[in-house]
Amino acid sequence: MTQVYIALGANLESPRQQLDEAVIALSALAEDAEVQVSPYYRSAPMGDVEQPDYINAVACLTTQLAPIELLDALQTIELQQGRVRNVRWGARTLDLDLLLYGDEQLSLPRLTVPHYGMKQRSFVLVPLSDLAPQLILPCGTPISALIDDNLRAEVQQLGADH
Ligand code: PH2
Ligand code: MG
Ligand code: MG
Repeated sequence: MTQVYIALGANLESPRQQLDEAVIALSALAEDAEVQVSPYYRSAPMGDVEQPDYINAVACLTTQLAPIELLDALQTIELQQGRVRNVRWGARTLDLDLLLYGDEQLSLPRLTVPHYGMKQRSFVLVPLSDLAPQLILPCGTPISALIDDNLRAEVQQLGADH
């Protein structure tokens, strides 16, 4: 059984609701049907594509799925929630990125773990550290060393009433 962290992102068609639905779908992949979810954050779109702000969060669960089985399951959930793959880094109803699979470092044709961009992205690091402030990444870097006030200021935590 492996503890995994998954980044959630959405910026089309009621993004908050997309994340709520994704969390329910993720619980079906969890050994004990339990998923821990960070607060939701609003963030400006990273990249050159003009598109709406994102809602981002991170989820943690324990699973018996192998890495590629988990990737397949995540892509199935994306498709079930209306994801259409067109523009790279373009707007999407739901993006589920596998950030961490236990302590493993994997470089497979379809999957790189840890996620290649996670150490640079405020909308991943801030919610990840909410869930796991003591986390040490497989490279040996503590998450706390990657977070500062400037990074935190890039994302806006949503209250329950937003
Ligand atoms: N995902 C992207 C591209 N840009 N920007 C934000 N703020 N949040 C995302 O999740 C995001 C993005 C491609 O996966
Ligand atoms: Mg992504
Ligand atoms: Mg993705």
